[in-house]
Amino acid sequence: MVRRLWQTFAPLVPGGVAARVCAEPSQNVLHPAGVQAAHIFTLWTITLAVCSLVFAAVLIVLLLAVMRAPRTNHDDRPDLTSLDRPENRLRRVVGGASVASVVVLFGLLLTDVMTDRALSRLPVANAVHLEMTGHQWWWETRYADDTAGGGFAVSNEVHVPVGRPVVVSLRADDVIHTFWVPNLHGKKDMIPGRESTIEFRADRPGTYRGQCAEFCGLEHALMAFSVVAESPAQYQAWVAHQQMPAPQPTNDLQAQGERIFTTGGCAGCHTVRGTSAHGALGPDLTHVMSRPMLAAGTFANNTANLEAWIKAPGSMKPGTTMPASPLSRQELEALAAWIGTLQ
Ligand code: HEC
Ligand SMILES: [Cu+2]
Repeated sequence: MVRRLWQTFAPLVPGGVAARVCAEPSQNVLHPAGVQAAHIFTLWTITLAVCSLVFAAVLIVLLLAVMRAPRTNHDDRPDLTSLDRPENRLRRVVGGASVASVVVLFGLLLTDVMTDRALSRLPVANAVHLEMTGHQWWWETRYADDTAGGGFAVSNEVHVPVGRPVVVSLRADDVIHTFWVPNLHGKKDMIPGRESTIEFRADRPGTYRGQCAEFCGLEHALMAFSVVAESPAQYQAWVAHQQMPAPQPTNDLQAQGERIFTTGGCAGCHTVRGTSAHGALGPDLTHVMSRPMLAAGTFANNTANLEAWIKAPGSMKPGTTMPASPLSRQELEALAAWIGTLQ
């Protein structure tokens, strides 16, 4: 009901900002896609309803008080008789309102505590185990070694099977980041030197956007990732594909591209499994082309963007720690041709 009301009135909000937020269900607390987010949504709805009722009640009483206040003229002498009158009724009203406030606040506190308990009680037997590390400004994900077929790394994208719990160990590499996928759960801080965990379960298939929710520097706003919730069979197929090493180059251009990658600077920061590139400062690129977005959700993944990115990353995401590469037009084409095979 709240959602429908919100959708009805959101377009009236200046700038249509709220309208856009509502029309886009992929990053939206009002479209829960998992049990945890549903609990939070219920808490939000109850809090909104109670606070709206209290607000309306206060306004009504205020209006009544203004309407019933005695009117006087400048010439009237002040009427001070009320000072001597006992104010039993007023005392009762104020006392009653105080008790009501305490009861309402206590009710909200109780709902809050119950929500918190419900959130922490997600059964995690048979969970998928992941490790997510926040970097300035991208997300590194490692699927744990207990994943059938072995652990592997991806970046800025997580796939999870619908209906199965997911336990994510959170870490930060440099500064504090916050893991937040509004459709699935609340926020959890990622603090350097500490490990924390967040558990969630996606109950509806879909692609949900996650966003760093703690200001972490220049490109904080361009630090997004996506959670793809899919059927167990699709998930297994995705895992099996990601576990495979990169394919061998099939022509000279691709072979030249691989050489530039492994002997140039790229391999110092990036890993491509199946090649001699084992760098760990940047995303694992073994299947980079299987992801729809590049650079933590900053731009679409296509050849033109890829080439522009390799040439001058700072012009597409100012502040990024990936340096520009002085490559000739031909070298860039070769590199892009080889990276294009990393499906
Ligand atoms: C000093 C380390 C470093 C070097 C050298 C480097 N990169 Fe990167 N690269 C990064 C980092 C860090 C990111 C993540 C940037 C971000 O999203 O802000 C990245 C991101 C990328 C991405 C996007 C990956 C994704 O999943 O979104 C591609 C593609 C890429 N680099 C290719 C290359 C190529 C090709 C070279 C060599 C010409 C190279 N990089 C050299 C550190 C490096
Ligand atoms: Cu951040």
